[in-house]
Amino acid sequence: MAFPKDFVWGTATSSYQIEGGGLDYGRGECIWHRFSHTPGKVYNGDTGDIACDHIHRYPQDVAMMAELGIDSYRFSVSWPRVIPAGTGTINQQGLDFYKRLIESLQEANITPYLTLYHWDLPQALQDKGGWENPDSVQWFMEYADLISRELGSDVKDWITHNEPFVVSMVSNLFGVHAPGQQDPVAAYTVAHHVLLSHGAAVPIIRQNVPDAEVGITLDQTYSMPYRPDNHEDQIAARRFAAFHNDWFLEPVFRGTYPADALKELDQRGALSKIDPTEISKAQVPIDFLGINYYTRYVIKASETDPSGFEQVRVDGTEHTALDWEVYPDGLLHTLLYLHNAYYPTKIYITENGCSYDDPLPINGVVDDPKRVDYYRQHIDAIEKAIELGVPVAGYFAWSLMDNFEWAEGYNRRFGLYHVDFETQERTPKKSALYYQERISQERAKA
Ligand code: IFM
Repeated sequence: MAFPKDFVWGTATSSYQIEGGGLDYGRGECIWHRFSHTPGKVYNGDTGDIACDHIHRYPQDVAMMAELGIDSYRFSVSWPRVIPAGTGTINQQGLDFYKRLIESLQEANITPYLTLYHWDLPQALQDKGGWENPDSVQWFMEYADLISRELGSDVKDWITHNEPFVVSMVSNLFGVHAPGQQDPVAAYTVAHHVLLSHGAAVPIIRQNVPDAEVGITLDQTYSMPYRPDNHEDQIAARRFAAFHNDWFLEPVFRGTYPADALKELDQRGALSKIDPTEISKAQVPIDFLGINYYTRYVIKASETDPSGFEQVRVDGTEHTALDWEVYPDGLLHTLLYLHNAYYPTKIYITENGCSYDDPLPINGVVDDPKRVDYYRQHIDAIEKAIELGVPVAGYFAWSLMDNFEWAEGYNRRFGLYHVDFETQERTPKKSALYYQERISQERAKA
């Protein structure tokens, strides 16, 4: 009976991935609009122009959530939908959409968990340098102020950022996500400002919503040395963890950068752009840590890769359609590590899920046995972590429904519900039925 009575069971989505509606209703252009409309950036030339058409179909989607039996729903606000140019003029139609969505959730007894930034930066701000510009901290504060004033009477659970690692490194170092740069100094500068903007926004949300609970979502990838007894691989695995996880955890919990990050900032010449001591401002009290967990990386020392590490694919391991290894024990290890190294008061798994090449629906259901297994094993890992004393307070499956999977377009499906992107019909997968059943069993036991 590990899951406490008040354990939160939910699903997650994000604005650009599901809303659609193009640039209608006064929505400003975001960096993903620009990026996905640039040939060659997204698989098949897909864009989020229509996505799941959630902007028009949210009542039906909320009804679907109610049927699933979740008690909470994590969504994000599209910054350019509410402030089209990023700062200044407010788009009332955009705010009204979120008010209507929250009202429908409340009518269905579903608690909203609101993420302020899930990657759709207004293009107008990117044109001024985006997160590389130190003013981005101020822009985010204004945006956080508006949203918490407007929606705070009905939303008590707030997440400032989703996956700053992706916002900085995947988008500005690897160049795979918008805005698509490959520049380490830019990436590290972005990480710095995103972290500072988190620290600056938390007190604003608290002031506007006195009973709010506020946190941040960091993606965590568990890593292990390829040859467990090999010193070089051990160092490489640790470097990977510092780069991917602790670069963000340490600022948020301790107000410092890990030694590896400081060395990297120095070697890359990033110290002319940022003052690393400023990072103390990223450490403000938070009510919870959100983590997104998907996979593990097995890491080997590399003499050719400038990072000093490379990923190795281990034979005989199960991989998803995105080639991400299925490794539920990594979630348990991650939770124990976070608990023992950073002591968050409360942890939410704000995302966890998998993409598989699902068959088409037959008789009103999609048969997705691998996703069922994935969910079962990861929820079991959380149960174990709770038994061992980790304060996990909730779980949000990624994702409610198939959606725009960023650079992979509609080619990769993470949903509990299948979406036919021609007709917009939603069909439950067997994983949705499993999740529904598991929630009701765990509630009955608690
Ligand atoms: O779809 C994404 C989500 O937007 C952020 N976390 C990972 C998911 C799967 O790639």
